[in-house]
Amino acid sequence: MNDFENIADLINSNSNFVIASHENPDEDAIGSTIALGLALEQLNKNVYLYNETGVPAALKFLPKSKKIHKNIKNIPFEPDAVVIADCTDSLRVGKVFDRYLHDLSVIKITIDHHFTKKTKPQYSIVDQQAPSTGFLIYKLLKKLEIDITKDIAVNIYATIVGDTGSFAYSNTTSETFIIASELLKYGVNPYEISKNIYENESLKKIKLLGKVLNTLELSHGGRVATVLVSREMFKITDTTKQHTEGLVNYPRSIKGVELAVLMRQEEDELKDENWKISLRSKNDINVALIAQSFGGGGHRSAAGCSIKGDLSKAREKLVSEIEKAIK
Ligand SMILES: [Mn+2]
Repeated sequence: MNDFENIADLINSNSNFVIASHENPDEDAIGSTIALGLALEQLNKNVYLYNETGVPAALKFLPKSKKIHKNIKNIPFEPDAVVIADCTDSLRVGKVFDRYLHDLSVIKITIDHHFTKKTKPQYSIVDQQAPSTGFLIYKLLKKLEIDITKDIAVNIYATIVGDTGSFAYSNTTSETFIIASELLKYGVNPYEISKNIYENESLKKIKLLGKVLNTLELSHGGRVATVLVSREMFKITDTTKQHTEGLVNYPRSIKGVELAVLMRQEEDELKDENWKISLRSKNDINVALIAQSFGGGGHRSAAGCSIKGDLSKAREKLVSEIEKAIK
């Protein structure tokens, strides 16, 4: 039995499901959660969709996004199984969820496409080559013979657009286009979705972008580009960490840059100094390995982690790992 058949069997033979994805969610996290949730409802399952951050304002256009709860208490049933989508580690879902899962004896299903050195969980569909987790979920829904409604199709399509940078990144394959084309037949309007994802920025995010670009520094002979986001910038522009989504792509877009870094100062002033690091690469640099050396993770060309310490210490630690990676 392959992984898809195995997970389809588990779904068919159980009734009550919690579906969750990582905190600070992107299109793939939210779209995957909703698409799988709608499919399981079609099979008359009880589902509870969860995201610890909730649905960011920019993703509220996704059909049925209101079905996602931010609260893990008061689930109206005892779950038989928990599905974690677009990450493998329950701690990536969030601290509250991790604690919740700790005391629970349920089947744990993982559907993911991130790079990991850990062994594959027992009940899982994990494919690093997949363009998005939603793409894997679409194949699972086909196996389950789900009627692909327009709402399901839009959510799946958004996962692919988001994670392939509009069919541009190296994870875009011939099968990506085949499935995208199928999704269009179920009623997806590509421009509607692109408009919602790419042409719907708030003015304050663009003002934040201006401040962030002012911090741009090139190093390592122009191969590494770094930008900073400080708490002060959030204050001045009335923005939050959600508004930093995608900003790291600007330094990556510079000619000759192979590794782009965004360092974000944690918002909470009571905490010790802590930097959230986003890494993006071109060519063959595996940034997931850099992130993993600080306890983070991600994909070969897009990853993230946290580093404690003041800016100069955090930078020093990061640069030493970057130097190993870009050799
Ligand atoms: Mn993803």
